[in-house]
Amino acid sequence: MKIFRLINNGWTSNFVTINNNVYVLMTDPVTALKMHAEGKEIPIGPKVELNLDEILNRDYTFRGLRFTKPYDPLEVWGSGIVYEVARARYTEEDVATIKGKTIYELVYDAERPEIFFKGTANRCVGHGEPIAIRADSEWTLPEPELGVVIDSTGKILAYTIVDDVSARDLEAQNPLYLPQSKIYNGSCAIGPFLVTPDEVGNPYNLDISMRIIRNGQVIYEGGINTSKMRRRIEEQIKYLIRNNNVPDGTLLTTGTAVVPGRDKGLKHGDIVEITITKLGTQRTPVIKLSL
Ligand code: DO4
Ligand code: MG
Repeated sequence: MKIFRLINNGWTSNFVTINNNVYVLMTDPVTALKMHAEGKEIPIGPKVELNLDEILNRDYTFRGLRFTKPYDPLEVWGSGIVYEVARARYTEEDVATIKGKTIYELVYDAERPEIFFKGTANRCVGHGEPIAIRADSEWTLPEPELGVVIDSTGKILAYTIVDDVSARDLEAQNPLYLPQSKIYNGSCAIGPFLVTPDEVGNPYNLDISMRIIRNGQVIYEGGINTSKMRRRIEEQIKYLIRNNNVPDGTLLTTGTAVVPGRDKGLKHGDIVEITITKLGTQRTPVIKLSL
């Protein structure tokens, strides 16, 4: 089952794809995911004929029906330095060390994962909507990641594509600036779809790829397979919910391994395209915010 949301003149409607047929979803996405996980039938309305491939190509400037984020997560959390590639690339580019090791080497090797708060629904955008570069950042990178939607007990309800957009220069300047690097308007993109675990199958064999397109040219391309994760998703969730109540529908984004360099920082007008096996393609334009 795949859930998505479309927006038309400010009005959003929920839809669900079951066996390649699209229906109006008659409840909110998180309730539907919970019902599906419990084996209950979800309330659906009429079948609708939509040319999804064509609608996926529309962006936020389109005046009619277009995609938006598939739901409004009350909380979004992130995991850091989950892949060996991330350990190596962050270590190259940053200087913060403790007792001779970079903070990234330390967290990669440690038993405790790095779990950080990433934001709330109002900082998130959907497919076709603009992700943002802070006004005070000169080096912002997209981070293509596998996202998991969980319930309050930590059970995985769905998977989705997440872009953990990060102002890398703020974090490099001082790791204590991490919240400002991670949490700001337009710093997180979700979707287009929430896909249930029965459709995704093994989450440790998904290809994640990303392209940055500038003036019609691909200026960066990279990818990874989720089999390269050092920490299992269940382990990340265990630490996230330890002594920390989270609401149903919390989104956890499970770390990046696609790390463009300093010369590939996002610019206003770029397009970021992220594809994950079984989850689709997320395409977002980039805007630079003003002070
Ligand atoms: O502290 C660094 C954050 C790392 C991160 O977001 C990632 O590994 O994806
Ligand atoms: Mg990240």
